[in-house]
Amino acid sequence: MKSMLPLWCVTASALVLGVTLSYAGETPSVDGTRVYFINIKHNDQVESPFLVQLGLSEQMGVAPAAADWPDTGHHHLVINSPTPNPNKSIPKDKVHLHLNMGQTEVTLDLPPGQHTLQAVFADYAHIMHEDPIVSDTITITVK
Ligand SMILES: [Cu+2]
Repeated sequence: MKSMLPLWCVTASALVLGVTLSYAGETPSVDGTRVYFINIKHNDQVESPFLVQLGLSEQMGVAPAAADWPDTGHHHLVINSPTPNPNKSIPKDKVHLHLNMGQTEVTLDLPPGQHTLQAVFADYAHIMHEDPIVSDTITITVK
């Protein structure tokens, strides 16, 4: 899954973000690792606010965001958005939540209607591992 970015693109990103250059594939995942929703599933109906619990299979561990420890990472929740670019740091905004302290659950307060959720596990630099560890995208309805 390695891909080449044009140099101007990488340079521009580094300037904008002020981060150390880093590529997807720099941090390996452990074969077979899965991230998943524990307490919520596709087509569920919920009332806001609601708790979302994230699971990680036992091959890897959850760590605080800044910790560059082997076979670890931290959870992200992507709301109503496509799967982030695996070659870049996951954006930090209202629809890309970073569980930076190593949390495994987060409370969401979303307006009534349909919403999509995806769990994404990523490394200390907020970049997906190689191979990426992402859940299926599920659709839920807030009553
Ligand atoms: Cu992150």
